[in-house]
Amino acid sequence: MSAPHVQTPANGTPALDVARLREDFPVLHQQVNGKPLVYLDNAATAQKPAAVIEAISRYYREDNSNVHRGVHTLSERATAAYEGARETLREFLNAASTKEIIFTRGTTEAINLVAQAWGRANLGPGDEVLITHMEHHSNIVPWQLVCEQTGATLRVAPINARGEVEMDEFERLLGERTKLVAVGHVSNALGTINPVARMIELAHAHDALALVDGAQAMPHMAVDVRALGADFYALSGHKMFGPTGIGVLYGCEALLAAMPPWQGGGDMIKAVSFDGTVYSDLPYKFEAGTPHIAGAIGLAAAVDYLAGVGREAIAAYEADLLAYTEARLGEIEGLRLIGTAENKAAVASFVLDGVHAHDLGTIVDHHGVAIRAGHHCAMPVMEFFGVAATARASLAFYNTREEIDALVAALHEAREIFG
Ligand code: C6P
Repeated sequence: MSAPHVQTPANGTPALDVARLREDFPVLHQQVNGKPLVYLDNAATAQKPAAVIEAISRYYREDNSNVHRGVHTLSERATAAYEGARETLREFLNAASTKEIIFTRGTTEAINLVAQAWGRANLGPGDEVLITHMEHHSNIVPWQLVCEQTGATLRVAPINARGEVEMDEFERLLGERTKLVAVGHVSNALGTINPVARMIELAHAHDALALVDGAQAMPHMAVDVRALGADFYALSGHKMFGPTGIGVLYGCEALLAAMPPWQGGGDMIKAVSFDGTVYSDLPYKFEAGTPHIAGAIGLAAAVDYLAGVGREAIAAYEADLLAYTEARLGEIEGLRLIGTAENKAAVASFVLDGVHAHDLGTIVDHHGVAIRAGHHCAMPVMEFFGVAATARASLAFYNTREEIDALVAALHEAREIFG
């Protein structure tokens, strides 16, 4: 049986019923500056379907309570929903056990957890952590911090003019000193899809661990952490149509079990005395304090929603929409795409001769079009391409060709104003 939003035409390729899908997203149906909202800032945060909003609202209206603590009915219901969400995430990522699913505030916290809990215990002078030149600051700064703290060295694999990792150089930088490779699955500033399976394989061939920053991959593609062979995989709920303030660190059970806790507090202990503390088992050892219960429930609702839409159908639709977007942007004189990798997700970053990216953002907003302008928390990428900032249209499956046409019309106006 096909999912309700997917139409399967005679040629067998599933196509999305986008008009119907858009009905699931209340926020999309409004005017901004007198024009229909065109939301093209999905890489910053994606919009939420009613199913997610309702799951959160239902939890607060009917079940709100703390988890793992009370013996009363509401607490049992909240605990069941929270742990049910963990199982939903386990299945979604194809992790082996719910012990491997740690709820965090998002990708940033997940990476910091690994840098501090694993890094402080396992890195020392002479050891190396390898990242790439296209990483988000969240996958740079935590490693800089732990390298400062432990005396380890941070190495950076270069990228080429299309915004792809130079794989020969990546391989050359791997050696016996490399203890961990940390790479983005999809670049938020360029859209590049990195060959993470190959990178993980190379890391393992050198006895290094591999962490993947999956923040920008999750909304666009299916991810199977076991097929990838990732030791750690980090994601943010809000970029995959779930709530803000919730994310996941997937970690291989044996590694997590051997790591010391990161934060101390309630729920991460079995027994505390002034002589010493016995920590909880996984995954609770890494979840100190009251968690974002409603967030986890909302994220599970987002996962169910995505599964219902169909990951394959989303990928096919977005590939077509990205091709259309890049072709239409290519018609604009003086526009340069930043990030032209062969393998790209639905992100179009660009600069326009004579118009600052921030001015572009403001002008298109007058037309109801939301894009992001800036360095996208990837300043080394901007430096590499010799620009201070880019304008970025980042797409989701609910975007349409008509919306891209609205963006292009607004950009033409920007050219006229500044040209
Ligand atoms: N990128 C963007 O507009 P958090 O903030 O923890 O949910 O995600 C951080 C993060 C980590 N890695 C990548 C590749 C990301 O794109 C982001 C967030 C947003 O591109 C905000 S800067």
